[in-house]
Amino acid sequence: MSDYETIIASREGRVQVIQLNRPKALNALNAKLIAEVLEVCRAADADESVGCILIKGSEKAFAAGADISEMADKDYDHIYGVNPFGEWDKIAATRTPMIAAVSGFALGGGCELAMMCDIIMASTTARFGQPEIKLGIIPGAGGTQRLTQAVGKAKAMDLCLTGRMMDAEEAERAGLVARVVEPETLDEEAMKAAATIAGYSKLSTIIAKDAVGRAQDMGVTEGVQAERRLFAGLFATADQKEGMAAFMEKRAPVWKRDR
Ligand code: DAK
Repeated sequence: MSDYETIIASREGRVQVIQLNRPKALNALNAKLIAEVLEVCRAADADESVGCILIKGSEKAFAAGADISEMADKDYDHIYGVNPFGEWDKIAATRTPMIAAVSGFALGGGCELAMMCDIIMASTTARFGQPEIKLGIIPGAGGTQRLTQAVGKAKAMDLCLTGRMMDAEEAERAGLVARVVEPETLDEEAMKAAATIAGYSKLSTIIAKDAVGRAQDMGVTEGVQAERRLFAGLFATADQKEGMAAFMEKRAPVWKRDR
């Protein structure tokens, strides 16, 4: 447990849990909350004993967006010049694998925060959307890019231009969500997946995340070359030797961190 103001941070084994905790504002993401999430993510990156980060909200809302009351009176000079939202990009740069467990609203910056995670697991109550157009703005934390990469131009345009929400089933069909589960099992299923990831060699999961991430940023040829280099690099690690030896010896691997 922790004494953060806007989140509850806790550890379950090798999983770092971050619960967004501004229930009265549907977990609207203010600067304090983003700073606190970033602090925990950075600590997880630096800590070999954390193998996965699980971000969740409440039953009603993962997060209903960036806090509109913090943005309402800002001007261009401030938003572009001072860049008060700069911390968001640093969360996206977290190296430790991240799962978003989404129940209820994931809107605007809430949807963008979920998309910064590597896997989105949703309950059947989840609602995703980029409603910024209704406020006279556009998504500002990567939504136009990550959403388009996840669901394609047709649906991204639909969501960004109409501001409508899509439910969990549509989001899964569209490729935004990895799994949809019943609301009462979301926590448990997300934790199971997080613990599975956290049980592997952290080095391998970071590199797997890096390699899959290249698919978004590069063309196929360049991406496959990057993957080849990362793949080869793993053969310089003790965890690769141990993982393969353990398989052939029909035993469980003992990762470097445990030796
Ligand atoms: N900000 C501040 N307060 C919010 C909020 C938000 N995004 N969403 C909800 N709340 C507050 C409401 O004001 C209300 O507070 P009280 O009136 O009780 O004090 C409380 O949460 C409960 O909300 P409602 O009464 O509205 O609840 P309903 O169930 O009736 O409606 C709703 C739920 C989610 C449909 C509705 O609250 C809603 O439409 N919320 C706004 C959704 C939205 O427009 N989201 C996008 C915000 S813009 C960037 C990074 C991020 C961003 C931009 C740039 N850079 C890195 C550059 C992100 C921008 C955004 O997300």
